[in-house]
Amino acid sequence: MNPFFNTPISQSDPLLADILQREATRQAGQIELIASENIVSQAVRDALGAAITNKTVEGYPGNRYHGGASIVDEAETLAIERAKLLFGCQFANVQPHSGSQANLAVFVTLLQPGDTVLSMALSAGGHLSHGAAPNLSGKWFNVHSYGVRPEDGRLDYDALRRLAHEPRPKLIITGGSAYPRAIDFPTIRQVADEVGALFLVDMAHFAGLVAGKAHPSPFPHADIVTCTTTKTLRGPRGGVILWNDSELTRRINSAVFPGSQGSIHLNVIAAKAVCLGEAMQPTFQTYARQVVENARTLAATLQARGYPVLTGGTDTHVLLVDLKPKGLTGDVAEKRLEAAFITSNKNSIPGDPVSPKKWTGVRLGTAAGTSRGFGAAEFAKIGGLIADVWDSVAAGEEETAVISRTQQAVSDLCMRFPTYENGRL
Ligand code: DSN
Repeated sequence: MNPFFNTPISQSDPLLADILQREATRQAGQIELIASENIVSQAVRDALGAAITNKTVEGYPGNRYHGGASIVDEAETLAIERAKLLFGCQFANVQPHSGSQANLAVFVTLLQPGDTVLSMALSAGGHLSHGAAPNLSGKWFNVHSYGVRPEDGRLDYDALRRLAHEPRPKLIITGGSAYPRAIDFPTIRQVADEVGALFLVDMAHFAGLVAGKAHPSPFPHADIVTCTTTKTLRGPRGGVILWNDSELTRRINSAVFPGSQGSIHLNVIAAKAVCLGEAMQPTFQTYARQVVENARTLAATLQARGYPVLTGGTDTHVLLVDLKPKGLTGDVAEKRLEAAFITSNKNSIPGDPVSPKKWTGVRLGTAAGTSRGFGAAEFAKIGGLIADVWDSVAAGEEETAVISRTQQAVSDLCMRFPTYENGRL
């Protein structure tokens, strides 16, 4: 056998193998609270590393630009069929390399440069690819945005309606990265109908909760739904587009290929099929419900310790902690948690300055911890650990003792809930 085909990476590239090993060890020994992360199954990892990665194809199953595609066509068709069944819609495109690529393809499908779009502001928890100024979507389209009400942090549907009637957008977008509440899809549908706009829901963050019936579905209200297979859906990194109107099919498919992408990542398509299949199992519904219950427990624990969460709670896996009452910035809070083996990310709170260093929030998510097996008791404990760390920073105390105590508690929890087979990269 040619050693090229069976030498493990630890021998062929020890430098990179060491990096991979250290990252695997970091993940195994830390509590992951970044809301866009999760821990995928071994089956998803197997698909990502399978020989299917060697195959090049462009086009769609049954209509490819390269030969030898009949078997991989089965993988893509399986992913498409599972996506349709899981989310209850007529059509799916599983080729987008990411959620942003999926959104770009929707823009290419529906809009001309200069057309008007109304989307959720980045500062209110929206997403870059929905028209933020530094993103291509913000440079090429005329983007207006709606936000949240200052008094309760919830989406301002009245302002959304007013804004929709004034610039009359061609497309209204909702969904994002840091909004903790279930979005009122029927109301936005109504607004879209009033002004003749199409309605896109980007459910990247909460797709797994929709799949697990722990969150309302954007269908039948949305014209098009995009998502990632990462995050709560617990699959590989990549995007999906879903819709019901057959008139859109040719346009969406050609906006993905050849409109904005070339050949596809077949290992990722295979892994998408795996995670979609997993999400069809009854156990996935238990997981999805537990994700939300855990987020509510974490929110309640932090609130009881004097750390308000925006909107007073959550309907999803996400919570946004407002650190202003304690005089902390998100940057410092994130770094101190990381020192204690708890991973999170700083986040802006509506009204914060643009500079990330000055943001006063931290975003936390419960999907990865839930996949690991943590329940409400563990998340109550984690909330207490977080508050202990932040309290000591806020009080200006010597933190060394609190950090090492928390590291120990985190290590104990991680050992009780192990992930991949020990030592596996
Ligand atoms: N949008 C980024 C996040 O939510 O963290 C990446 O998915």
